[in-house]
Amino acid sequence: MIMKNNYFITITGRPNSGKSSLINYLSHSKQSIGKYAGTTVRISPIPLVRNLHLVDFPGFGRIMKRSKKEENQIKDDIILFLEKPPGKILFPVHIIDSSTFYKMVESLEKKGIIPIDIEMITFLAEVTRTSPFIVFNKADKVSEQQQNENLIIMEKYHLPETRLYEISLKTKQGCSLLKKDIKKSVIDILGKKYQQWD
Ligand SMILES: Nc1nc2c(ncn2[C@@H]2O[C@H](COP(=O)(O)OP(=O)(O)OP(=O)(O)O)[C@@H](O)[C@H]2O)c(=O)[nH]1
Ligand SMILES: [Mg+2]
Repeated sequence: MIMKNNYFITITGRPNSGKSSLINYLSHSKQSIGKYAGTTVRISPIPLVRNLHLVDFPGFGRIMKRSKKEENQIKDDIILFLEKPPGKILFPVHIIDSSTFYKMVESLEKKGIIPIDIEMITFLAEVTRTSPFIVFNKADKVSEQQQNENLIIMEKYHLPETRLYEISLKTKQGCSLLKKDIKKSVIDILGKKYQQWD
């Protein structure tokens, strides 16, 4: 499935955060998008330009209709994919649902657990040795105050260097800036030959 000379931009995030929607926006492909968590079940590379692919991941974390065994398999597959030799993954894009982030963090912190998104971002930066793009999606569903609170949470955890964006894939606010910056990073790393996508 995955050839040697390929490069990847990985798209990770919790179930239902908008990974497939972002991929469709960036690549004009038609990944299925679901109302319910667990729509994407396989790691699927989607061609973007030349030998560069976006990689759609299943959401990690608990999903009602999935067995523990399937969940662990998905987790292992994700980790295995991310542990490619340095350089293969240009940079990761991690997407967060702005409208549920705060609640999720609050309930985990009460139990003394580090939120899964925070853990994942740290892991992504370490394993790819790059500065991940962090995308707060569904801006249309939250107030500005809520967005600010989300950012305060992020600061609290002293994450490695990241690039933060606030977007809505529904209204498309913030999307063109994100796309422009992703494209710029691709060209910085792989050269001008990679500029022919829109
Ligand atoms: N209001 C709103 N809904 C959104 C936005 N982005 C995505 N959605 C909706 O959120 C749901 C999940 O979107 P997907 O793109 O399938 O999410 P996913 O992360 O790929 O989900 P899984 O594959 O299940 O892990 C769909 O109903 C989308 O229409 C947004 O910016 N605003
Ligand atoms: Mg999906």
